[in-house]
Formats: sequence, structure tokens, C-alpha cells
Amino acid sequence: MESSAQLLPAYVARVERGLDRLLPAASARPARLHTAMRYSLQAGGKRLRPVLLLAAAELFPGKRPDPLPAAVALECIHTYSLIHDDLPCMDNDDLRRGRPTAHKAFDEATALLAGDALLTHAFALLASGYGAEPPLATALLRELASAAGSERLIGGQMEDLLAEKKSDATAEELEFIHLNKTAAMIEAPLVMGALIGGASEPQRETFRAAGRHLGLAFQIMDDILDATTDTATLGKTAGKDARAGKTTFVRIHGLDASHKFAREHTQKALARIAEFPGDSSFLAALAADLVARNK
Ligand code: GRG
Repeated sequence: MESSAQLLPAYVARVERGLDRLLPAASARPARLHTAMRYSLQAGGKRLRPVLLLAAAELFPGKRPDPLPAAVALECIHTYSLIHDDLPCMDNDDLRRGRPTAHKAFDEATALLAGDALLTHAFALLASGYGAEPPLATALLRELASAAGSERLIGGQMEDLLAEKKSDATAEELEFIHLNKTAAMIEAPLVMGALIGGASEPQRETFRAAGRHLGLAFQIMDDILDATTDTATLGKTAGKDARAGKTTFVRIHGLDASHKFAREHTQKALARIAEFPGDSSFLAALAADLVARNK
């Protein structure tokens, strides 16, 4: 299978332009808040979620609404979750995307508010970007609210915090955390891209299943990288999971089995991606590259 390396930079550049265009200016009042939002959002990052959404939408032929507002909305939610996760009351981290975390560069209250504002802005982007097509706007809002809500992203984070406090978290609890804290926000881009493309309900479920497996593979790799890669490469503090006594895939299953599970979930994702309409070779290459990544 070819690598995603050739097409990926063009997708990422589109996302970067969209972020710049669709966020309030840093100078908008209050400038400190908008500067903090842009500080965290425009700090690099792999842009995996928005790229997945753009590539999924483009599989569908014909004229379709611009997928960029939805792609930017996803990155806003993802970045808010990173800002809040890094706060002292959660993971208490100093480094994110190779820079001081938002509460270190600004202060805790500003970081909290910047995260809140990014979360809110995501829904404003969907309402304004797709308001001309109310059924699509409603479906996108429902999908993103569900992925980011109390039974998925936030619920996964809650169980993750609860699991840290006990030494006997089970594989089932770990799966709940991964499915919701990580996979929900990787399913959502594929499903939202499919919605923008006009996919049928069975097609959307194929996209969802692909995202679920990709999300699980991605999280297992994240655990592996935390245990095996250095802080400079990751751009975030390495080895934190083991130091915090966290229940991770690597801790429960060991490194070899974790690699095997990551490969298996990637194969399952690839099988579903092969069922996508149109030319899904970029998405297949991206999925394969994610399991081979080093950051
Ligand atoms: C605070 C509601 C709330 C949720 C926080 C994002 C998160 C949930 C926790 C961060 C820790 C973690 C391991 C999350 C799993 C998802 C994940 C691997 C996030 C990092 O995503 P990348 O690698 O980051 O795509 P970049 O910086 O490249 O965008």
C-alpha cells in the first residue's frame, strides 16, 4: 500500500488555512482569550480528525457543501479537550504539541475559558456553515454533540480519571475508555464527512465501524508510544502513563500483544475502508501509516 505522505501535506495546509479563517482574530476583544484559543489551536498537531473528515466527504461525487467548517469544528473540540486534559486538576502537564501547555503559557483561568470557547465555537461553526441545509446541519450537530458528550469523549475522560485512582482497572474498563475518549472523536470525522457527502444510513455505519477500529488502533499506538518514545519526538511528556500507574493497553497486555492488537484493528479498519465509495486509497494509506507512526 502507498504512503499517505504525498497527499497529506495538502490536506493539512487546507486545514491550517481553514483554522485561520474560521477562528475569531487574536485581536478580537478580549484579545487574551482569543490569543489563547489560537495559541493552542495553531500549535501544529497532526490534524488527523479534520483530514479524515475532508477525505471522507470527498469520496462522494457531485456538488456537496464545503466540508471545511465541519473539519475546523472537530479540531476545535479536539484542542479544547487537550487544553482541559492538561490542566492541573486533570493530567497536569506542562508540554503539548511541543510547546508549554495553555495554562503554563497563560494561566489556568484563561486556559479553562479558551477550552470552553473552542467547544462553543465548534457548534457555532456547524450552525453557520450548514444552516442553509437544515437536515444536514441537524445531523452534523447531533453527531458532534454525541461524540463529544457525556457518554463518549467526556464520559471516557471521566472513567479514565476514575481508573487512575484504582490499581485494578479491568480490560473492559480500559476498552470503554478507549472507545469513548479516543475512538468517538475518530469515528465522528468519518461519519460527518459521509453525512456531508450525502451517504445512506448503511454507508454511514460502514464509516462508523472503520472509525471505531481506527480509533482503537490509534489509542493502542498512543499507549505504545508513551511507553517507548522520548518527549522531544512526541512533543508531549513521554512515560507519564507508567509513572502515574495508569491502566494502559501496554500495562494490561504487554508491548508485543499491544502491537498485535493495533495491527488487527488497523486491518479491520482497512476492510471497512475498502467498502467506501470512490477511491479510498488515501484513507487506506493514512490508516496504515497511523499504526507505523512515531509521534
Ligand atoms: C477534557 C473532556 C476532556 C477530554 C480529554 C484528549 C483527551 C480527552 C485526553 C488526552 C490524552 C489522550 C491520550 C487522549 C486520547 C486521544 C489522543 C491520543 C489524543 C491526542 O491526539 P493526537 O495524537 O494529538 O492526534 P495532536 O496534538 O497531534 O492533535
